[in-house]
Amino acid sequence: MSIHSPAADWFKAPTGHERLWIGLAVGWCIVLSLMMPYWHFKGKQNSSGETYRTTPEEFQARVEKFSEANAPGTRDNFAEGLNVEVPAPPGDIYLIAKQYFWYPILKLRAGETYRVHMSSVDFQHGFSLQPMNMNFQVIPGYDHVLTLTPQAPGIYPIVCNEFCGVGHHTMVGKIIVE
Ligand SMILES: [Cu+2]
Repeated sequence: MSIHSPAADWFKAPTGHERLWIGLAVGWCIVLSLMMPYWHFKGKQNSSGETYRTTPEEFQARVEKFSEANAPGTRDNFAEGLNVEVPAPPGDIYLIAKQYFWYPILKLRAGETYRVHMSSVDFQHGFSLQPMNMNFQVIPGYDHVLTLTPQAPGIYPIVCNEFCGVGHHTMVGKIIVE
């Protein structure tokens, strides 16, 4: 049995409080939509959008070279699933995501400027730096460069905020700033 069609004059224009609340909701949607382009130009935590094509093999090789240059004897750590603290000089540094860890534990110095190259060797992961809540996608095949200058010493946890498998909730890393 089919549903009956509504009566031809079913629509009643909202009035009174209903009209007011719909107006407020639509107005707020417009404000939030305008905030997106506004923060893109005025925000201080935006990605520069600098991205290059890479492959998981090539990126892993660069990470291993970086790890070995700054923490000798750790070339094979990533492949073996072992993490390590790597004191990184200012300039190009690397962070790689894999089910279910972030490698390496970067040790940075406050006030220096770094170009953090991020990529994944398996699936899409989400780089979320706490507590400032900066969020970026980490996608295999892309080298996403974040330029950052840490301001204050501390230990900053990285969590994966893109569901990537059964161990997703254990995928945490950290950046140490001295
Ligand atoms: Cu994840």
